[in-house]
Amino acid sequence: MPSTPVPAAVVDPAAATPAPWWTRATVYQIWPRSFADGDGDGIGDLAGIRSKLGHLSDLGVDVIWLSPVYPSPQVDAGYDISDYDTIDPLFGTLEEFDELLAEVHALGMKLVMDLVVNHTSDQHPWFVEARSSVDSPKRDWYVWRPQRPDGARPTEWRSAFSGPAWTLDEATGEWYLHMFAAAQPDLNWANPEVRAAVHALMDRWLDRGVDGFRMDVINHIAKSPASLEAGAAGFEMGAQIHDHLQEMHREVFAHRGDRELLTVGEMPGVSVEDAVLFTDPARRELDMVFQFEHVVLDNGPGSKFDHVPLRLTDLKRSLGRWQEGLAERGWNSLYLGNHDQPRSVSRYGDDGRWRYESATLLAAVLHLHRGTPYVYQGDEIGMTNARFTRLDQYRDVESLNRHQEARAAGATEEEVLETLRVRSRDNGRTPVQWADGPGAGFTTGTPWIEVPASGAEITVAADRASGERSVFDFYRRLIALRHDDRVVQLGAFTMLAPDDERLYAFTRTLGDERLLVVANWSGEPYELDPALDPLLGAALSAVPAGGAAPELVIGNVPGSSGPTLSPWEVRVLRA
Ligand code: TEU
Repeated sequence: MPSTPVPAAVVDPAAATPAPWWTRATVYQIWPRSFADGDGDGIGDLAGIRSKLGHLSDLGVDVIWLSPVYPSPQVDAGYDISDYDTIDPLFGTLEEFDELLAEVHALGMKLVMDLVVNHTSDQHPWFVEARSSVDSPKRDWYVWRPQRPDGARPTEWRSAFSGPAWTLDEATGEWYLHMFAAAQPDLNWANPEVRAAVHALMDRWLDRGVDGFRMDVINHIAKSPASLEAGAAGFEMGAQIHDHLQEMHREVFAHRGDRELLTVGEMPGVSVEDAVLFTDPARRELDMVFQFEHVVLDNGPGSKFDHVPLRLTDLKRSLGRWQEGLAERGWNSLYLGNHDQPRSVSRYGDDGRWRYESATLLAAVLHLHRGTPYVYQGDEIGMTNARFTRLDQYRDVESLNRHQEARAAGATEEEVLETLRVRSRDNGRTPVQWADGPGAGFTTGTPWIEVPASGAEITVAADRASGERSVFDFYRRLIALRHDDRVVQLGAFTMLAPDDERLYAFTRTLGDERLLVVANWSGEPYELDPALDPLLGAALSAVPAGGAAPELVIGNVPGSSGPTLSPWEVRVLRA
């Protein structure tokens, strides 16, 4: 949590108050089912993670965000929790967790837990108790609405996983709310007992030594009572969200000011204006949020499955607005991939001929924005989408529900499979490809989800042996750069050439130091205009005016320096 405010980007470095530690940090996300399997059952686990910590410390990341490892029926791959206080035997034991945490700390890294408290599993004892009777003392811990005479649902809200967001509990004759699967009932945050129970469980994990939380769909916890009562068509965030987060800060974090903790709230649909409020250190809510604007630009009108091509100018406009909006107050988190998104190199880059170039270009562009970058497992070696061609290869509840719904609505099998191929969350959920071989070095058993064909060539072993063309090495250098470089950490961001459909270019400025990033977001050569920026002009002229030529900080095409960027080339210059 911030004990010191984030200085405005324009502040002279010499005069600035020390910025929070996470301005220098990079976070790595482990999605445990598919990271590494230690016991050969085909599912990743804590033993597997412990065996691969060297990989993460070589990469140089500062924080590990661990997706849920709590007991869970695994309807939504662990985002349906039935016990907040221990580890699912699928992944290991609490003792192993303590050992993992100690090892992570010994390597100088932090470990952040996933906190999924918008909803629980329907198998959580709280819900089992709540649904037992309308008079249950826990009834009000969840969101119930009575049957109406016309039999209609309480609101028209839709579940994120297809179908209505309400399920009728036959036994008690009332509807319960679930923004996600029916097996994920939403907690009622208006009830102070619920809030106290969540604070208490957070306390127990912090006492154990974890370094903070990534908070799942945390902007969903406060449902607008007005829109609930009015039976509104769309879900609306309730105004109490800020009260809830401030209360959480007071109860859980305020007295731990001596520790360097991290809080990041996942917030689908959050606006820049709200994000400023959520992350303004003075308001004591969260350190940063995951916003969704840039990952829904290629959604069609209906849902993410009606995808449309992404225009680079839209992406720049969106990310640029977030840079601007959080320049003076608040802080950005930076991500392209996670366990809910397709692989970034397949979605934004070229995962065929230009895989190395586009994977490294995406990394440089993302990591050199102002904010805290997040690396999703496998992205550091440029892993690609799964390219599944049959329904039985998919595992994700969202994909399976989508298939059922779309087929029922008349879509052909081929049409549905095509949309899943592009947008299924399983694209990012296949095993990390450590080495060539049947289980891709991920497992000695049968993996719970297929290793894609790319497992034969795109591996950690192959990538790390590929010298100048190692994606891992490029990420390692970017992460190290952020550790040491105040311009990368805090420099003001300026987008250049916003209307160009192929060039992603920006500067970062702190005092009289400047970085320039020029990235050719296309498979054709790109002619740079020296007038784009004085730094570029100086770099491209034979005799730079007024002193030393700009330095190439990092680039993905060795020896390149002229006015032509090759396909997917990125260059980072410093003056
Ligand atoms: O995701 C929240 C969310 O709104 C989306 O990312 C969603 O899962 C998906 O993109 C719909 O298309 C969080 C978790 O990250 C996700 O894995 C969980 O399934 C979800 O919450 C419920 O806990």
